Amino acid sequence: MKIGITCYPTYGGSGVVATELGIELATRGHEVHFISYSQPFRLTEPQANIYFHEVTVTDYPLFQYPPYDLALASKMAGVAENYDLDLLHVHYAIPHSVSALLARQMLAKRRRLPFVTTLHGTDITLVGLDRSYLPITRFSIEESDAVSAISRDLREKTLAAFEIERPIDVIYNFVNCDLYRREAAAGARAQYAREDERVLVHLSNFRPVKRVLDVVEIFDRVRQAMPAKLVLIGDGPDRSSAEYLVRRKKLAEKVYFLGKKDHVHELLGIADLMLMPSEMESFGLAALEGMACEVPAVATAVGGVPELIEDGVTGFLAPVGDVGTMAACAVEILSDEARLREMGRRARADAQARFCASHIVPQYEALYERVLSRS
Ligand code: GMT
Repeated sequence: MKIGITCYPTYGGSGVVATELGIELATRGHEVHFISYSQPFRLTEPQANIYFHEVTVTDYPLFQYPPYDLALASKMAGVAENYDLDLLHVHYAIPHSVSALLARQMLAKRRRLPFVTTLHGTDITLVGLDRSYLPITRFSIEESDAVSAISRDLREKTLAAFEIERPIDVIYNFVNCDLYRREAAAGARAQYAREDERVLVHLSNFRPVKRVLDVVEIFDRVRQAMPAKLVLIGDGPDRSSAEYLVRRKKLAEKVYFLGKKDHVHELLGIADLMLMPSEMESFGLAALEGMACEVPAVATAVGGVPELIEDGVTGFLAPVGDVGTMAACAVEILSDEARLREMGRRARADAQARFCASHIVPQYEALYERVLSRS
């Protein structure tokens, strides 16, 4: 198949899923065309069957808001014609599914160009529920040739909040279990911690929804119970306040802010435990990537996270903001080496069994085939 993929190319879960999906599809022999305003950040290596088409928005004094969604629609239609695409797959409803709908209409007299929309979470839970965006988001979801959501929880929320009656498939986030594995990271650990120290890790875009300050609070309690280091991967609006809290608590020697990293699979495996105390996660891709590296997560029981983590078996779940419980879970598991490693092995086994790319990517292929088989 020839597939056009559009996503937010910057640091964020939906862009990661879209990019990893494109890479997996290209490896399986499909031709993949990324269409976006910049090259997706995880698309670091040149790879056969992958092409990138940059969307440029012309600025003009009259435009207070340059119309990216229109430039994207034009580019989608152009790429579809020039490269004979079979379909478009857009990640994140706003504005991508609206642009895809326009591109489909632009070509309708000459050729068919169906589009699939994948919902990732904040496009529904935050952005789509803003009254000004709700009608257009609902319309583009209704008009999509197929729609998938990344968890059952997100599907139910979408159906309820948008009063949508069309079917929505659930296709979970996935991880490449060959790439994400503990052995891959063995050597890097010594850069951050001594043998006798535990390593906690957090991976996110540091948006308020991630509650990065809770990460610091939890870590502060853990390091009072045992020698430990905290490694924070990513960047975003709450990084400065997290850095300030770290300084105020005199933890600077124990906390590493690594910023954005391309190859997180090389880092996650240095950790003993992940902290994901988010306000909301429709799935929690970072926790899955950790699980594949045998790093269980202490997380919040929100959104789709309970579909990913089995409390006490492959990680821990606690209420949002309950840093005391999360710290207690962390201390408990980090104090018991045998149980920690067993939980890590179970987490990886579960990631392999339910969320491995080899298991999930065929579900997207089947969705595409279903769409294309409709006349
Ligand atoms: O979490 C973010 O802020 C990024 C966001 C995105 O759309 O880029 O992530 C969402 O999509 C990920 C991939 O499908 C999910 O794993 C995250 O749980 C989801 N984030 C939220 O629901 C807050």
